[in-house]
Amino acid sequence: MADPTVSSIDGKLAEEFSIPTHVEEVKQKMAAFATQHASAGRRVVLITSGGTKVPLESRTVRFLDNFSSGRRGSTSAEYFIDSGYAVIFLHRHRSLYPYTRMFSTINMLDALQLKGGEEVVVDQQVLPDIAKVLKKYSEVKESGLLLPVEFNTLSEYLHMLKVAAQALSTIGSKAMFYLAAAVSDFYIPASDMPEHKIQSSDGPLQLSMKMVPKILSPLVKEWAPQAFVVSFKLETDASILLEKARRALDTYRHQAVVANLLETRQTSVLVVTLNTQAELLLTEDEVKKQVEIEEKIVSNLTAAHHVFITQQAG
Ligand code: PAZ
Repeated sequence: MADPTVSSIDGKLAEEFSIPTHVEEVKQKMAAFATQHASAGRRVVLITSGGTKVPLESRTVRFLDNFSSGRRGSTSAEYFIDSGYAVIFLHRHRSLYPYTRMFSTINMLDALQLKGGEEVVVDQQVLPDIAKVLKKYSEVKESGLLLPVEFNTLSEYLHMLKVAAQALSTIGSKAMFYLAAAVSDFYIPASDMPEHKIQSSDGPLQLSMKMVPKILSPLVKEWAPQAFVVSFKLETDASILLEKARRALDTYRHQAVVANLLETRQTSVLVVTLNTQAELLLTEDEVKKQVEIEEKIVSNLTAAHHVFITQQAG
């Protein structure tokens, strides 16, 4: 019998969040990608990355955004590829992207020089590592190990995640979900949204927003029940972080929560499972050497995924 919570979330998704026109096409692409790589003996990870946008008007001028640069997701994608995974990178349009992320703070025109009036060369002082990164990027492109998929709004994110889960369900426990995107908890249903730009001449703005359906529930219970699922928890108050991570595991019964605080997220995280908790930290020396915490997170989770697959098979 269908779980009533799951059916109600499915109903809400269909009624209150507009379905992107290309969602079926993307689903086919993701399913083909997953099958191809799983048949070649690879594990496949779906990474979500970046923040969702929640429109306040149908013809959107204003929206609420969730904080996330996409650094966690894009950096992790590189380490997953290095660990032999094929990666579906479901990311917010224009957030950080694997490999190019390393040059995100550079103005492209500052990195180029004109020689003889026509020829363009790269300034090695501005982009010292460009050859190394370009080589790696080209190899990954050639190998077909990275499938990028974009979202902008909360609606796009929710529908894309749903079809991704359905597409990856065919490869069972070989699939991992690494849900690092920062997703809004609140939204305005299409039926309650003003069509036109909200006018400041109408006075102070009062917003009433609904709770976003908890998509982790159908993902774990119905869409991809055999997959290894990792959610992320971001807090600003250290005293509630662990408890919130434990509560999420208790509610959704998935495999792990990566818990982090806004200020220290690049040097410290907690990986929490039903029976364990591991603190992953960068030492001062590692920070100096530009070690990235994502290397440790990915190493921890790929090992746990390996154990999970073995247990499911046994
Ligand atoms: O994208 P970023 O590197 O700037 O930040 C990563 C993060 C803090 C968004 C991520 O680690 C995370 O915790 N995501 C879940 C956020 C949430 O609780 O909604």
